[in-house]
Amino acid sequence: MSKTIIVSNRLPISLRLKNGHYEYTPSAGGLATGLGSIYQEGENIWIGWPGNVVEEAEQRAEIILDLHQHKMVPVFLSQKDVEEFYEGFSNETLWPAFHYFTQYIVYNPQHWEAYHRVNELFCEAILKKAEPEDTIWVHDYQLLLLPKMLREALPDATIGFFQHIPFPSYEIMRMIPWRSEILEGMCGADLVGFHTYDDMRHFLSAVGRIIGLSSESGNIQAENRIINVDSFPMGIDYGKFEEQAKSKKTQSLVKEYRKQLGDQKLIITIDRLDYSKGIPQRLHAFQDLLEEHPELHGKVSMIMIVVPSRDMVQSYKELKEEIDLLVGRINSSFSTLTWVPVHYFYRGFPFEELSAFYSMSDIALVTPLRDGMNLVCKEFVASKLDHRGVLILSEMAGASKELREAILVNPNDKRGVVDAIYQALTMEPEEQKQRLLSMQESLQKYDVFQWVKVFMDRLYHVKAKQAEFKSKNVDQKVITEIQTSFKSAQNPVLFLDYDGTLTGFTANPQHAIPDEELNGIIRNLSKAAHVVIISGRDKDTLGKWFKDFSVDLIAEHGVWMRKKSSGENWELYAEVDDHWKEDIRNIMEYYVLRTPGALIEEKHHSLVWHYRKVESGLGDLRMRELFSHLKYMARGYNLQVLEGNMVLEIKRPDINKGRAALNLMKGLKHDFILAIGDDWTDEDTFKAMPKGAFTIRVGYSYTQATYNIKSYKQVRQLLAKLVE
Ligand code: GDG
Repeated sequence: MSKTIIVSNRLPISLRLKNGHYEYTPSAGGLATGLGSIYQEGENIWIGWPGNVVEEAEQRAEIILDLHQHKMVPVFLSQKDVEEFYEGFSNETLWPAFHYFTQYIVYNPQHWEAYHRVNELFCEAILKKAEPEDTIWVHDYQLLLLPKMLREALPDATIGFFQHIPFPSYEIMRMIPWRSEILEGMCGADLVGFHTYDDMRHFLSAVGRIIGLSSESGNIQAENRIINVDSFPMGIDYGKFEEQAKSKKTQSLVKEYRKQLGDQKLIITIDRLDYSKGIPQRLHAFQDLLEEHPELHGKVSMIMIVVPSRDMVQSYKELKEEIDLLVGRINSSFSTLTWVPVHYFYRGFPFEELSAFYSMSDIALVTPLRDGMNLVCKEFVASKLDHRGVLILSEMAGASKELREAILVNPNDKRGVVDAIYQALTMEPEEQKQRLLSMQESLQKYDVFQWVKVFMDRLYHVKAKQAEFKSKNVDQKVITEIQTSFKSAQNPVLFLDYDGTLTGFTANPQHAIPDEELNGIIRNLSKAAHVVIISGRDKDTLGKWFKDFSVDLIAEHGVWMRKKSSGENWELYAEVDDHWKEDIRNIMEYYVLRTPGALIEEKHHSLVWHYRKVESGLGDLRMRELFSHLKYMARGYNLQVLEGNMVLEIKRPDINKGRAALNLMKGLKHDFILAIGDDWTDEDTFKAMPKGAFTIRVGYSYTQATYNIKSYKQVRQLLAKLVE
């Protein structure tokens, strides 16, 4: 039976050295609880770093044994690994880049090497435990190279990857010198998940533009499989926060704190010390509020919890000093003997106290400058049992995509944040209740357990889809079957598309001239079979390229046909009525003028707008615009607009490759048919083929064809084998 392995940089525990032995406490974090539903089952395990540098072999052995009982496997890191891989590349390169703090990015090749080395260390640890068919779920930005390393060692494993922090726009991604390796690393997974749609579209764009893998509807077309990319907004353990808020312990803490603080309004803010959290900006806004509204003095105060983190790093040290200074300035300016505006804590609190803070606060001010999701805002909402309280939430947090009933603010807009706090302080109880109820309903439904379930279901779904493609792949068995059938046939017929099928694509379509290898294959094939080149290309180009070959040619999707027996004479399918061309050409020209790199190709029966050379992204955008424009025009002229491989073509609907192929076959004896093509225009050919024909689509797209094949290179190999 296959098992599931969870992998993250940190194991869900903390280790403490006591009297020469390590003691550990399990983490109570939401992720640990959510994933607990997986790794605590059956043979499943969690692999990760225990969080301490342990050099002694004896101590390591003790930890391994201890953790084994709790279904965890440690990966030990040296002090150097921690400095260069964790503090270095993860936290000084990836973290600032992915949170849009480009000024803090450190470009250090030694850190990069360490990152690579530690990802390999993780890979080795996993390979010691994993079976070929296991499911492996890798978490977060410290392990971006791991999915590819695992894929190479375990090609059939089911690999999921989830990134907890934002994925930045292509503009940021391309700044990182090691961007290609990073993206390729992530593409080793079968499913790549992010919190939000924006993260996933940034990732897809970077993958397309940096490593050249195209995608459609969130599916990346990799060399030999489809990778699914999707958004999975992470939830919290809702029940736990609700229960804790109800508990006697929390209720009594609330009573006690309230007695000390009186009935003033409380604003809670909780963050790890980090520049992405916007803590100084928040303090500035609070200061402005107090300056503008003296009537609030003594009536409102802020409870600011900052959890210590990375404070040995210079930028964090400076941030800490800035916060200390600001809090000092506000308190020294406004405090009275009975009122302190900011209650500032630079430390963490036990869970029941945290719950009390959430429960008793009137407002949660969650204003990160950038945050993957942010769970604090969700925990605040879940703790509001009396439905009194207002959430002010930054638009830059992933959670803002879900919690639309919060007061949403731009954290850089100080005026907006001041107004939002004032709005929250004066909000009617009924409105508070309506907003909270609606958010609670969705948080309760999409909790962390649901998140885990949805991710895993999706992962297995992707795997099943891949298996479908795999079963259609032209493997050795299929090749032998085609070969045998071909050899025993008296009248074999081959329908071969040209671009993308017999040759690769070039920036300029006229440069895709058949090379020596292809010429040799076609020449040999045409001695043993009836070969038909069936293409959308114009007849002059095809006629020129295959002038001396004994093959039939179908050009422009079937407008023209040239039988090998008829020398250089082309037959026309139907009179071409091209009175529509001028109007359509004018429209296309307008889009050429606006789109550097685009060009128009004119064929007898159609006009084609090419955008292969256009800047990626812009080409798609213009194509879609032109598509809807042309679709509207097409109705009036009874034409059909079709999207191809980096082209948009407008033509008569009754002309297609399928009809042309059928027409040609009428007078032809055949006891073996092989049809190969790479795009939607070839689907008409596949559909028209009689039962028993072998039909193959190049690339792993959904198709009417019986089989898929990787690329034109494999097509050439297959064809060469037929006449070996
Ligand atoms: C990453 C992403 C994404 C905080 N102070 C105390 C305390 N906490 C707990 C909170 C909350 C957690 O820490 C912080 O969660 P965040 O979501 O804000 O941030 P990270 O976990 O650092 O970060 C983030 C997340 O992954 C999940 O995908 O949301 O965007 O950066 O659960 O309750 N807990 C206790 N005492 C404290 O003083 N007990």
